[in-house]
Amino acid sequence: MKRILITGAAGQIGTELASRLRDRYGPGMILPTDIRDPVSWASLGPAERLDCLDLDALRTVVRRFGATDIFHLAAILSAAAEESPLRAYQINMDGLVNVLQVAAETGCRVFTPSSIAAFGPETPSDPAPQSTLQRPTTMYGVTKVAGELLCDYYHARFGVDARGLRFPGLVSYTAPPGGGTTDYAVDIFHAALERGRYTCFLKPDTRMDMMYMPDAIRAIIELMEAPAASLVHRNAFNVTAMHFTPAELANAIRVHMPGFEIDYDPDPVRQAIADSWPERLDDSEAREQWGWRHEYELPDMVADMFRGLRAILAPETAATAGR
Ligand code: AKB
Repeated sequence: MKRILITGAAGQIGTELASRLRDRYGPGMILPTDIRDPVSWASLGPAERLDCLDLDALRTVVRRFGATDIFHLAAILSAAAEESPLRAYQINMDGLVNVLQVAAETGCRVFTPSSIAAFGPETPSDPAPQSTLQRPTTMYGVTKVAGELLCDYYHARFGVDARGLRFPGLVSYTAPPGGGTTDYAVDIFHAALERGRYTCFLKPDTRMDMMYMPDAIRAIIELMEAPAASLVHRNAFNVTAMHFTPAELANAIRVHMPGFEIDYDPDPVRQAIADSWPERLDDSEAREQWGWRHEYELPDMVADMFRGLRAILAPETAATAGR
């Protein structure tokens, strides 16, 4: 029987993952945690405040809950990490090593996301192979490569079943992303519905790899349920769904909102980060080893984003902006 503790559960992935895991394994089997007080984010069931940099607190909560799995999502994303590199290093590295250490002591399995950011400008860009040169130029990328290696180390040295995916940018409407370079692909929908226009912080032809959140959540669950014997890599699988530019996303939005306008005011930091990443990941190993298949292409995602956001936003705002 699975009992899953989630760190960073108030974030963009955690919010939707906690809900899907509760449906799948039962509400009492999931313990979402976050450094933020649950009063501000947890409405669906029991949840706790937990700082995964506090090793003793993490150990105590994992043991008390009787966790079999830790899904470790707490991290600082790429753009925010460039604002505070030391803090990002501490949170991304110390948080992960604490989780792996507690997993080694308790026998828990671990899921932790890596990212397309684990690659750098010297990596083949279209597509980036599963196994290739990894020389990222961002602090976030440095922590993602080191995190992949830490997971391999804890598996080889202590037998921790640590699995992970290299996600591209994730698009969703339930909880906002925070501090990522790919966040424009979420912000643009909010701006479209609220103002009918958007100023993009990347150039119009910046092609980036992206995935819709329902595919990402399914990928996590399928990887964690895959038989270990079928996995050659186990950790840091490339996964992908679609790759588009801001200009192409704007055109897909105009199918639903013909009057939508976009202009561009590139932010040098985030543009440099985007330019350093591959345009597309080669996910053939994930497809072969555990049957990964994405479902959402750009038009499906755009339609579903508008449906979901319109249901959340005030109906009169959505109706006006949608004309
Ligand atoms: C970011 O933009 O930092 C993240 C990522 C690609 O890992 N969305």
